[in-house]
Amino acid sequence: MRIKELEKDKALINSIKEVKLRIDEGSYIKGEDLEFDFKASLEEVWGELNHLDEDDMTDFVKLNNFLIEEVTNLHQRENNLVNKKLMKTNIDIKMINNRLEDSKRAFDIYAFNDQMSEYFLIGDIHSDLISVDRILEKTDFFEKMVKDKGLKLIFIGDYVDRGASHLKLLQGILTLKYLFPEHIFLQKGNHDLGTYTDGVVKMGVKKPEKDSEDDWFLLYLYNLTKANTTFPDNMIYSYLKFFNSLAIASFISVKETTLLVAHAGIPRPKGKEGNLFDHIESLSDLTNETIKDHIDRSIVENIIWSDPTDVNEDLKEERARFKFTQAQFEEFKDLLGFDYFIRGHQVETQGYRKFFKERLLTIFSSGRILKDGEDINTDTAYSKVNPHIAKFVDGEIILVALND
Ligand SMILES: [Mn+2]
Repeated sequence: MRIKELEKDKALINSIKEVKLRIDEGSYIKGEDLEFDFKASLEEVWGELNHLDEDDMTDFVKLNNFLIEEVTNLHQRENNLVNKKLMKTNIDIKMINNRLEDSKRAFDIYAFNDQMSEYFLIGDIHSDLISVDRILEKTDFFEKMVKDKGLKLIFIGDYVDRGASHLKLLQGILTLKYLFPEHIFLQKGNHDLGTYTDGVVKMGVKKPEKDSEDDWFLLYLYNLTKANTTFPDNMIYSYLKFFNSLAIASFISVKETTLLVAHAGIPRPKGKEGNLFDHIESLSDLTNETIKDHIDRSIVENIIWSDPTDVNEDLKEERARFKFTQAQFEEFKDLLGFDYFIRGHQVETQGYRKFFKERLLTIFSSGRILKDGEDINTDTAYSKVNPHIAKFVDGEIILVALND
């Protein structure tokens, strides 16, 4: 029995390694063969899991720990000294965007400047693998992977909570990054964090009274470790380690256009108009944890929490989730020298919303997924949403609906 178990989990890891080897060798000729193997790797694990409280999760745990180890190492290796030096000594992205190394990061900030790439920006996913599946189809992902096209999918965070498939979605995302490290890039949302100390999980977002604990990833995970002895509580640390390795922002420069991509919004303004962001002296300060606002929140927390506002309303300055105005946004935009801000974070029924003379775009990427006119999405918590992603190519932003 013991020997058989050992063979099984080794077989799972070996089979995903095999797929990676075939990709790296260029052995796949057809996108559909690659897609089949990608989906089979998920099916191999999830086909056997029906009641997680009772099922033997040993193989799942080993495979997912392997993927987390690989992906966090990949994230480490994306760090780049050229970018580090440039981001430490500059605040205007336009001054340095040609010298930054493509697809590398420093201070948890990615730089992209490959002029030939097609970039796809993906908003909130919230434990919904069915929308991700449609995104891969819409972007012709697997076909482009076998043809080695310069496709880049950038996820803007909020992978978990609310939807039906927390662990399956995470395994899917981890597998994508493991197999296609130069084409998949992962940023953090305000749901992709938390702590686990003295046997207590703390989430970044408070669960509403009426919600079931099953709908909230860290609570669900914790309850699973209590219910199932084959699912050890060090898995909580593993997922938190993955969350901690996520990037905070990206700058993408193509032709004359530069995008800033982050989960929610801008740093909380300080000081007076014209000097609102004097506390930020370089691009590296965007993730400098020692700079705090008046309620002791870091700039990273501001960036993954704040919201734009069109109307003259209470700006709720005392809360982590504060609102910023067009004037504040434009001062920040001019300071950093980007042209457009692409973010997720807010649910929009039509799947997107433009703010501030179209300089800021919200996209939401989990929602109803239609097939032959029927909604097939059993994963999403947002059935009313018509999900969208954004495409950035040749310096132009194009909205892409996941339903035709
Ligand atoms: Mn969010």
